Amino acid sequence: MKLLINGIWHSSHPDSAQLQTERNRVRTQFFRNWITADASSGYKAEPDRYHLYVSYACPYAHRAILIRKLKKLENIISMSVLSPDWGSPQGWTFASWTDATTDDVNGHDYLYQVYQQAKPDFTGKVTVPVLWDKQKGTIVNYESAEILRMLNCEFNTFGDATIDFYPKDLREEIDQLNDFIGDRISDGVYHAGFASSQEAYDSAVERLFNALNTLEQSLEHKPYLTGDRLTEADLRLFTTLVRFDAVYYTALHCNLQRLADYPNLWNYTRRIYHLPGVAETVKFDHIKRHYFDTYEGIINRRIIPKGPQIDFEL
Ligand SMILES: N[C@@H](CCC(=O)N[C@@H](CS)C(=O)NCC(=O)O)C(=O)O
Repeated sequence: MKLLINGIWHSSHPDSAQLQTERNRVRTQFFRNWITADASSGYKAEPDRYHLYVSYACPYAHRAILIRKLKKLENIISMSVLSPDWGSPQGWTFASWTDATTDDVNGHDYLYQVYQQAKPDFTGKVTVPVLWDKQKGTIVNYESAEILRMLNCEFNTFGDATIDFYPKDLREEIDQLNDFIGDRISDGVYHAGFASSQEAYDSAVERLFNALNTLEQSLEHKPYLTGDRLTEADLRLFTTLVRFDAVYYTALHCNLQRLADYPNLWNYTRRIYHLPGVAETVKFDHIKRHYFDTYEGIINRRIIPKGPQIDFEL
């Protein structure tokens, strides 16, 4: 496992129950701040103050890229893009690649150095996305769900206030959908792909495709998950579905069916893809490079995939 332990970078460290407990403790205690429009949190929503570190490969970082685009915050919140190669000993790296950038804010070569700068004794994985505060010189937050919510709700003075992806009357439904999508689908593809035993893989795949079947049915008579309006839940689902056939079906062995075999989910994903601005946030060269090239040793190649379902008798 690649991670920082007490601020020291490790390129290959075994996991342990103790380390996991410590990572979970840190995860709830640090870098979970909120930017607010009224400055009550100490992090005021304002232009030119915040910066995103992202990868076009990652579905979680994609949530941040997408909301920045759809809320028209590109001139308000700056962004650095890491190379899709995560396989080097240093993990996420700033390196030459189409549409990747350097770290113009802090001048680092690796993302772990951004974490070290924010908290010199940090323990945990070094993940994207990261929301950085240029004024305080620290990480505000590194949970994509919270970044998505903040950028939707707190920057209306500067971005497009006419669209709201978390409207009051739909919040309960959106929260329920987010829980379902996060656990069963967004994380579900990784549970299948990174399973260390055949049994774990088999049950993860079954759970994932059961969830996809549920959503396929629910989209039978409506364009978006809650009805006519595009919400946060759709954005979260989209960033996983758009990667499905390109990498999850193949590289992560989620191959019972392609997304293209689900009429409703396929149309739904294409519908969102063709909304203004969305296609520009999807970079298949980054996505493929990341999933096929960098998970050596993490994906168990001895696991036998469930699919594809082919019937030669037909
Ligand atoms: N909970 C985080 C998860 C982000 C995450 O897992 N990002 C992956 C890329 S898809 C990552 O950076 N992984 C690095 C690692 O596991 O060391 C979020 O939703 O923001």
